[in-house]
Amino acid sequence: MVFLFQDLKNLYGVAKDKYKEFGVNTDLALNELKQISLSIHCWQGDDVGGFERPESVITGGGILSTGNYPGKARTIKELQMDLTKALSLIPGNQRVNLHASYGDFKRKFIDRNAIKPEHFQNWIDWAKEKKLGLDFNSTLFSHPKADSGYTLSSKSSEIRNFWIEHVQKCREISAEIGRQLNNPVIHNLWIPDGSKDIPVDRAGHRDLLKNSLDQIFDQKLNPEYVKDSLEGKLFGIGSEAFVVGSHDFYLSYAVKNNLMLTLDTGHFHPTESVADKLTAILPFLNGIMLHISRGVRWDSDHVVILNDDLMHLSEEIIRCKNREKIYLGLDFFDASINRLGAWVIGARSTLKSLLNALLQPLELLKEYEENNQLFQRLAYLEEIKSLPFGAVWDYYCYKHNVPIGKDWIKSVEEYEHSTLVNRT
Ligand code: RNT
Ligand code: ZN
Repeated sequence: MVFLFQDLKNLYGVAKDKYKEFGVNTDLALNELKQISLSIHCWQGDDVGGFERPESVITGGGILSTGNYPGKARTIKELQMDLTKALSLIPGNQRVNLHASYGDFKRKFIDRNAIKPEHFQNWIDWAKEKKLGLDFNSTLFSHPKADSGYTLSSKSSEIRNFWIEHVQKCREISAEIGRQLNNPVIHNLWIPDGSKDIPVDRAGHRDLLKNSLDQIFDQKLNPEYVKDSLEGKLFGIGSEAFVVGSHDFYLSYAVKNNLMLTLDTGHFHPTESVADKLTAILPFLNGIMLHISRGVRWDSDHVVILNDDLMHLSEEIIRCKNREKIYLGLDFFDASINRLGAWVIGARSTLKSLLNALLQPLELLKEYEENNQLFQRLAYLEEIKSLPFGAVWDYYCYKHNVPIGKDWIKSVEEYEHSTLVNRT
């Protein structure tokens, strides 16, 4: 153990000197990384099931969790245990992102328009104990009143009003969580509304959605406790031809109403760059929430890995002005592999991409750019790709008391054998 630590320190020392040659201070980069939290999405732990009914499963909404790996969390207690385990393998202080369907309903069926802060007291107490911030999402899928494919933009006023009430309740719950934790909650709203085939009344549904949102945001809540964000999408299963709440719709609505916008990295055309969007829209918004995900063909929710898209996204997060207006969250669900292992892969890869961005010699690169020394800019960008990044990352993990390198994989395997296999 002593030797291992000495090795680690030596490697870090070598890496530190290497980065110094490029004018980068690795200690400062590690300090900056410590300030960034990821909002870990609770729904990876149980395939977006929630706790409204025994055996709740995701239905409708155009999203789907595939796979049947054993060990899915069946109760709040199990989910909190799994989250605690996952968080113990991720360096730094993170947050937890909840969905309205994950309340503590005590085996009673509470309909979505009747949920209250008391149903989330269990989560608030848990978060306090673990010193975690929380975020919140309204749940407008997996419900008979969402089966038509329309919720806030439904042509039925009864359905619309039901969902308006639900979102109003969710905003109040978010504000109460924010008040008790003394830490603002991002309330995110994503709706599944859309149609499989070509509609003729796009305008009608969009008018209705605008109207529903106006009613929802008419209620002013304390921005110290809750911040509202709207999430658009390109298409879903069963909403291939039309999505009412598209990116353009919510971007316009959020700018006009001084709200935040959620960019889910799986919700755009594959060649569109979400990284490029940040600086284009941030100046006009109250903030951006990122749902970091990985789109693969038709699926927008694969486990996040350290690929080019993620690296570019993190570079833009670190380089842009007003970084404090960008909130980071994960959003994927995979039931085909160890579920908490999936959380840790996504979170560690995201943190690695941020660290990589923090270790770039930005001032130097900007100088070359401004002097039109574009050969030097490109050459440096290529050279820094082979700097000893891994040693800096390992040192960060060591400093934060989480397993170094591949050791966390063993820890997930042990947890699977001791705990998850017993959940049948
Ligand atoms: C769906 C959206 C949304 C959901 C979660 C479960 O396409 O990305 O954010 O993934 O609310
Ligand atoms: Zn999302």
